[in-house]
Amino acid sequence: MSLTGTYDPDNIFARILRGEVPSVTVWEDDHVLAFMDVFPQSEGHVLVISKTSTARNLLEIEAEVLTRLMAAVQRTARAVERALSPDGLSVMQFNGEAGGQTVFHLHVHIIPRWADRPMDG
Ligand code: DGP
Repeated sequence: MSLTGTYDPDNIFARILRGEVPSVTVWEDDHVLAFMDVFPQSEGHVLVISKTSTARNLLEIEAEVLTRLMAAVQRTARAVERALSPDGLSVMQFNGEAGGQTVFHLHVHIIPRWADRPMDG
């Protein structure tokens, strides 16, 4: 799948947003949802997505939606830091299959890291 294409309304995150697939919400408002990653790379691995945009990746998202999304990423990262006291946080975002993306609804990973725990990814 390339960086350009059509949004699939049945991708797993769209189904989570419609309530068709269960997820564990960390935080949400009218625009953004933060939820636990079902295949965590560490304890406390959270994903943050837009509820309103059908951008598949960073290249497609509208700037104002990206601003809201990244504000939610910062808010969630601060909450993760307060809750789990990690030594570091990896904030990651993949674009296109060749870029490591598997779900084609733009999302940002927040992955807590500890100095004494090996990184899975
Ligand atoms: P990426 O490679 O950036 O597209 O990562 C997609 C992430 O989505 C991956 O870390 C696993 C996660 N994921 C896939 N399916 C589900 C699901 O059904 N529920 C949740 N909560 N996360 C999912």
